[in-house]
Amino acid sequence: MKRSDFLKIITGASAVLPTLSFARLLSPKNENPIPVSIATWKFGLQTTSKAMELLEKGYSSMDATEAGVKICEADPNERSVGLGGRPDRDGKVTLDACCMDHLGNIGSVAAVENIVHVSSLARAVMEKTPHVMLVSNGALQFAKELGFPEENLLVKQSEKEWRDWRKKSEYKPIINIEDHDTIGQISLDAMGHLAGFCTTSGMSYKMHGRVGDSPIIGAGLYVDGEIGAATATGHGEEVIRTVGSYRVVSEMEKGLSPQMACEGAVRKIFNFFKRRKQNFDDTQIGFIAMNKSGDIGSFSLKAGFQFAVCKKGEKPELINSPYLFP
Ligand code: SD4
Repeated sequence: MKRSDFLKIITGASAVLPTLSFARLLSPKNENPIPVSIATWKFGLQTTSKAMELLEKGYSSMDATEAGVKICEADPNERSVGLGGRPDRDGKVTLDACCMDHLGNIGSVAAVENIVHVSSLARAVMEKTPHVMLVSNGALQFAKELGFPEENLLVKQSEKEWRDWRKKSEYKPIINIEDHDTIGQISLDAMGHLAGFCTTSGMSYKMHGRVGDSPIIGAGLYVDGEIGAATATGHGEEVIRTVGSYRVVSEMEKGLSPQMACEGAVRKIFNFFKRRKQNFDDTQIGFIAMNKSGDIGSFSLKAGFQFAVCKKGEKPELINSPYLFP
């Protein structure tokens, strides 16, 4: 496909293409050096860089991606993932995570308290149990059996914000409070194997026990080693409703580019909003995707979604995603 044709497809679909940089990354010429790693939001700069450091040394996409997202989980200043994540409306930090490799191996944990590295716990479910998902106390028990340290995840600043929020006592969850929630990261290693992780503290001030899309395989993350991978951020209920990440990969399987597949998934969500006549003012949803050749794409419901990409031998770059509504 010629570059001009490619841009015609993008604009023909009325997507808003905010940066030239993005167009360059989606260059139709297959000049993708692998390995490559992509991740949601600005913190992805650090996590994709870490993944690339390992990918360039020959580590697998599973190992490299896990190492990447763990940086975010361990950061107490990051309010939407791991340690320091915002609590639910009862003041409890509950984490969700999942992972998937190119062979279709999956692992997931949800509503886990007091464990920082839920991504590694999800991987342990995948590798060490006959199951694919453990939740709440069962997941915590499993973590303890494996020697994961227990830690209070509610940092002072999050606690203060939660107490302030409680004063208003609207008991209304907040989506995307700072416009950057949840890390979903996908990497393609030197063997051509794709893998992904998704990890989050979920929607801020959610009901206790609420689980979003992030630990749900097919919703928050999906990998088909022969096709591509996708991951989501934003309003989890909407992503689950449309089985978002699976939808993206399944559209890629039909031949769509990662970019067009992401746009299709966002449009489907929008369509569901319209059908239900539901207001989506407070909602954001974003997808990122990569196919087996290392082509990447992204799309979001509203402006403001960013993701990071790090290619072999290059510095990580932050990209403004195309979106449906300014
Ligand atoms: C959830 N998808 O729990 C997560 C939260 C998120 O931007 O990504 N917010 O619904």
